[in-house]
Amino acid sequence: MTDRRLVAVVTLLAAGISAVATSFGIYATSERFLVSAFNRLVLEVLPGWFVSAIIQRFGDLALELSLLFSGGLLSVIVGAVALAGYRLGTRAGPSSREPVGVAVSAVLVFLVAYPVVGVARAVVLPAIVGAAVVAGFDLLSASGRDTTDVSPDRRSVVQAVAVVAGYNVVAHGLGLVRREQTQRTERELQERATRLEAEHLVSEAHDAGLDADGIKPMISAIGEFYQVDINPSPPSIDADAWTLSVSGLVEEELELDYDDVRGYETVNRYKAIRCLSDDIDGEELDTAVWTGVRMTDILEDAGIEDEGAYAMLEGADDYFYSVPLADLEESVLAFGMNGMELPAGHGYPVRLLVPDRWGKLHVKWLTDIEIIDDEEGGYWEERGWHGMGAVNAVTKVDRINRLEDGRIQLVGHAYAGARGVESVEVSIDGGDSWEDATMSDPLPEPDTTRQWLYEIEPEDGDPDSYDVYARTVDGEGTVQPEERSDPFPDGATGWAQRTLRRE
Ligand SMILES: Nc1nc2c(c(=O)[nH]1)N[C@H]1C(S)=C(S)[C@@H](COP(=O)(O)O)O[C@H]1N2
Ligand SMILES: [Mo]
Repeated sequence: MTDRRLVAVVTLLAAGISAVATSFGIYATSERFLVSAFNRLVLEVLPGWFVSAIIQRFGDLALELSLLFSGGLLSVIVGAVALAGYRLGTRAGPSSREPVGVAVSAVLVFLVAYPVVGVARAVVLPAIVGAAVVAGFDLLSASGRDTTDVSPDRRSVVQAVAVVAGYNVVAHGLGLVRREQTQRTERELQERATRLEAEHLVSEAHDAGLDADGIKPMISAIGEFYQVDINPSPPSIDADAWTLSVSGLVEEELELDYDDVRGYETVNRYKAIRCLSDDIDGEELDTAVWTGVRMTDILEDAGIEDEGAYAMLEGADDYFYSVPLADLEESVLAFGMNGMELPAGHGYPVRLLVPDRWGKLHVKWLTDIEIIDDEEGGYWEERGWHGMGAVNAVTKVDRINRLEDGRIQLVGHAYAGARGVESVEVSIDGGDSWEDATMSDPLPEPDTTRQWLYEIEPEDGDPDSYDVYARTVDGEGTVQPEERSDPFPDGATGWAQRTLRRE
């Protein structure tokens, strides 16, 4: 290759790479970065089978490889266009031809790059830089040409290459900083939006509630939400040091830190939790708005080999439960509660939520998920408790209000797991006849409590006291069973019952 040809190739590459680097410096890896846009075109043009073969062969690396390939190809194209444009321009005018060359070069590069990105602003500077680099090399070579008359001055070319390389390093650095910044602000904005949505859901739930003295609120405030722990105080966990491991029968073991977990797409969910030891008139049932990520997103990344397997879930306090994977399909790993960071007592940094199941499966301070091929029980199973299936329906009486006009008002709340509460029926004659209570509006998610209110208007012929029962009808039309049983070992059953004096 003659020196002139070599200089032409160097010029072309320097111009193309500098133009692309300029684009990276301004737009980092956003859609307006020339290579991102060009890469999309390349992927469209390539046959589908080829693209999937590459992805299968190289996995996550495939995207980077294709960006590298597209970046290289684009640099050559842009460089060639810039050089051709410059030569075309300098050939045209008789005097001071360089400015014309730069102009024609920049315009040509613009015309080629514009359709790729579709945003004029995104190609102006890269086009100018590309043209300027060509002109710079030409001027240097020309100064050399004057003295030797044939070949360009090598030293000048080497100096120019050094300058261009320096420029590229700076542009690249800017792009990296830019990318870091946009990723951070995007994430912050997203987290703020999620928090606002959670707060909004809390207030919407309160709006759906009934207005009556002593009724349990639709959403329990954090200090009011019941708490059941095997230890007197929660483990204190530093989220920065915490990790969640996914191991066992998976294609790829995962070790996620707090940031990784929060990096998955977030969801807000209304959900009640009820402890298996909650008695009919107990207070271990509360609803909150939870913020977290879908368990399935994480399990998908690990790659489950056997859908019929179980997950062994362990907390930092050595509490554990094994559950069928099917139970985790709608499960959420929560790190937020009622729009706030998950409190220590409720599982900070991350706790599990399992739809339709007793509270004991909602492992707090979760640290390990191991996929195993058989059931291995859990903490309370080892202590004689059962109840791995759906929660029992329950109706609770929160308060009896004696109104000034003589009416007796009963208020309460009811829960029936994922089946949802259809209605609460009340009898004031010992179960002979039943009437529907007034209900709070249902929340958009069924696995939540619903408030109810019923008023007795005493009449002259009434007995001295009312034998009151209240029971839940779930979303499938099933009436809560009458038979009373203690919480141990399968969870309490039976209707709520009160005897009220007429006064
Ligand atoms: N790690 C761990 N998770 C746990 C427990 C526990 O003691 N340790 N208690 C379980 C029980 S029995 C219940 S009812 C729920 C209670 O959740 P809460 O305290 O947030 O209401 O958490 C469950 N998850
Ligand atoms: Mo529990």
